[in-house]
Amino acid sequence: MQRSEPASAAPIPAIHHKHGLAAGEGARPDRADWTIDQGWRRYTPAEHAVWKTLFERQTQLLPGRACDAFVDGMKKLPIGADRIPDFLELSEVLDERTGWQVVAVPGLVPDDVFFEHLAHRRFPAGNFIRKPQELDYLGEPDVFHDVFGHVPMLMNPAIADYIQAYGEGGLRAQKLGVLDKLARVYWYTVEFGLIQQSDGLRIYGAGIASSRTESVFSLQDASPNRIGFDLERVMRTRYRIDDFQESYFVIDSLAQLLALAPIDFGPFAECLADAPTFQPADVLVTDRVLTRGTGAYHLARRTGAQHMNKLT
Ligand code: HBI
Ligand code: FE
Repeated sequence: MQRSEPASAAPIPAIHHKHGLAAGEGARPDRADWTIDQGWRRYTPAEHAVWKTLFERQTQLLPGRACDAFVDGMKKLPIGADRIPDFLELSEVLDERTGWQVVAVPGLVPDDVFFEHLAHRRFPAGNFIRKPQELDYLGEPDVFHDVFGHVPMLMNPAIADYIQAYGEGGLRAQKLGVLDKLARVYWYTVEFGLIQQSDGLRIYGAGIASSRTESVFSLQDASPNRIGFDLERVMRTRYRIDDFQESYFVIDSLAQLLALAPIDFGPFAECLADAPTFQPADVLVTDRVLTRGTGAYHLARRTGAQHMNKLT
């Protein structure tokens, strides 16, 4: 998940150890592309156990919730409950199918570095894993989010091409100063996208698929809006990085994303540079609304009241 924070020179807080870009200049790896060795042998039994807990929790939740491509990709990959996956093993299978690789990074990397990797079909995955006392955390992307959430979808040819195109578009958008528009597309598709399958609404976004609570909330809670995906609409819509989304955008097929891939994201975003932006909870008359959300969850958060629709 992309939790962008400016790099800061502040000392590393004692409790939440920061990684990658968030950890400041001292944490910058030697290699210019920010890659590091995964260091698979250094994972402790306790770290593998955190993976196992997270893996089993999500594996139980995702049947009937994750989209077919996710389930199919997961099945074909060397990802299991018992150990944190080895990126070299993942890359072998992934490379054969869609030409992608998984490379290890210490955490968030600078935008241009991130895009450069994607444009070359390399997915940068954090090599660290969250602490047992923060299983549901919304922090930086760790190995569970990056591998469990993202890698299965990269086995799908349409997603594989789409994310590469996003990387190329990102590099251009950055030069044009319209990165915020592009980042919203990534957020509302790759991270928090839903897809309408013939047998029902399903998850394809990694931020949802790797979250126990959001994989239920995004599909079943009455609170959020669920709106048909539209590229321009999404480019203009702000998002939340600190809580569940107030709106999810729904695609009809992965081919719909593939159709966006040849679009030159950069100049397209530039056209929209001066268009007004929408708030996360806005519903427009032009929207194809699948579910009009009650907004109850975020309202309760703002007023400090208890959210009535208890999550299972
Ligand atoms: N770095 N490791 C990592 N993972 C991300 O998802 C990521 C990143 N750097 C920048 C970034 N995301 C986003 O801010 C861009 O997609 C805009
Ligand atoms: Fe992510």
